[in-house]
Amino acid sequence: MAMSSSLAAIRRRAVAPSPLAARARAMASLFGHVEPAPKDPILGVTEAFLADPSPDKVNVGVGAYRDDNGKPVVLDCVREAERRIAGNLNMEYLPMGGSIKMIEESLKLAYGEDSEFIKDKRIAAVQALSGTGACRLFADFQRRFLPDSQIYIPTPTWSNHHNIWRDAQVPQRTFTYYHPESRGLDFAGLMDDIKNAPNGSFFLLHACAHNPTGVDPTEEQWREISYQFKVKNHFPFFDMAYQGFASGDPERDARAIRIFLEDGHQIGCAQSYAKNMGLYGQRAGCLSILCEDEMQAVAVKSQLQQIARPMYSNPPVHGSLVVSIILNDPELKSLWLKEVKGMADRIIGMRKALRENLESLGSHLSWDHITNQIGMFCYSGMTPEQVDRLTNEYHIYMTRNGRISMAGVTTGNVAYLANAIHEVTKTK
Ligand code: PLA
Repeated sequence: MAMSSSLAAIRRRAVAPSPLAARARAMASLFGHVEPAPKDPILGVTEAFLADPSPDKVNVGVGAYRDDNGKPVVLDCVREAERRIAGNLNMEYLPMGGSIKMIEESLKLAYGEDSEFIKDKRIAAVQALSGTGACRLFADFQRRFLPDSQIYIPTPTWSNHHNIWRDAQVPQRTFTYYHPESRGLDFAGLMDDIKNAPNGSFFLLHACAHNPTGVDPTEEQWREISYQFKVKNHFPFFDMAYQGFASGDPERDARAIRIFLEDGHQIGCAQSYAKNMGLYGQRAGCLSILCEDEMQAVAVKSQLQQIARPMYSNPPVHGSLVVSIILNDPELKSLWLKEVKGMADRIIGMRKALRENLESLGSHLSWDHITNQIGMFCYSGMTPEQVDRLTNEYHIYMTRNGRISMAGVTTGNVAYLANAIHEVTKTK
């Protein structure tokens, strides 16, 4: 039926351009091609968990520490540092490179209290937006000053590593790390890939508590890796997001880095206080690059600052105050060390409990890897389909690669979790 002329007039009037509507339409078409981004494989899990009304729900997705009641934890040392900050310290801008005190303390943690490299001022370091920001700053630096270089990333790795170096436009390669059958390190494959990479390649290494596998090289293996890096003149970039979470002792967890330092490597290092100080949302971290001499370190630091300035100008002040107050005060520092150990120990206890629960349910599978793996995560070996069943049938939320954040497992939910895992894994 033909449209009546009066109706057509109304339609015309309805779409007659008011200046505002026209602008809105122009905007709409300007961004009309923008598709929703895919959900983040880790933080997307938290979103889905929050949206689930079930009282039984369990979140073992993101690596955020919980106490045995499943509640987020603010460490006592942090509370005390905050008491000292409140009403006493101002909130002025930090310098572009961040808090000098916080950087000094961070370097001691990573490179050692009496490190000659610190004394010789050979380390270019800036405060960074936690571990992610430190990695990104390094990736941008790499792109700017070594534009022909690539980054070798372990398989598997923390998913965001790929995004970080992608957005910094550094080409990526992968290297062998995990051996799915043995649920351990594929040391032979790793060494082959190190040998086969072009001389002078950049490698991303997890300093300790590898995410997601919970599998680290032994000290002896680290020595061999370091030796081979020397032969090949590779550059190791350490992402140290879990210092203290592997062994319960931050000093011990810096062992891999120290081995590389002893062997005379130049290294890069991303540090994060998200996990080991529980400062997740404060975005407190540090990026450091060991240079050949003080002059080079000054130049490198100035360039890192110049990358930071147009991006976020300078880093946040509160977290840096908390970190430097704790690490500067011997009493608070020892309280911190005790609390880190407490977190690591609770996780170790939960590994034991999860494994025992699965075994007592009569699971025919081996769950040794739950207690063999270290750090925050258990790389369970479950398939994406099994994970989907856990989520859909049991309201258990975790990443689809089968990673369980042991930090979210508690005395209260471990039996429920074990039972659900048993149910989805007992038949193929
Ligand atoms: N590097 C590794 C290896 C990590 O696992 C994480 C965090 C970071 C860096 C960055 O942490 P930060 O920026 O907060 O300091 N990984 C978490 C969280 C804990 C996340 O995905 O952002 C994870 O669940 O894997």
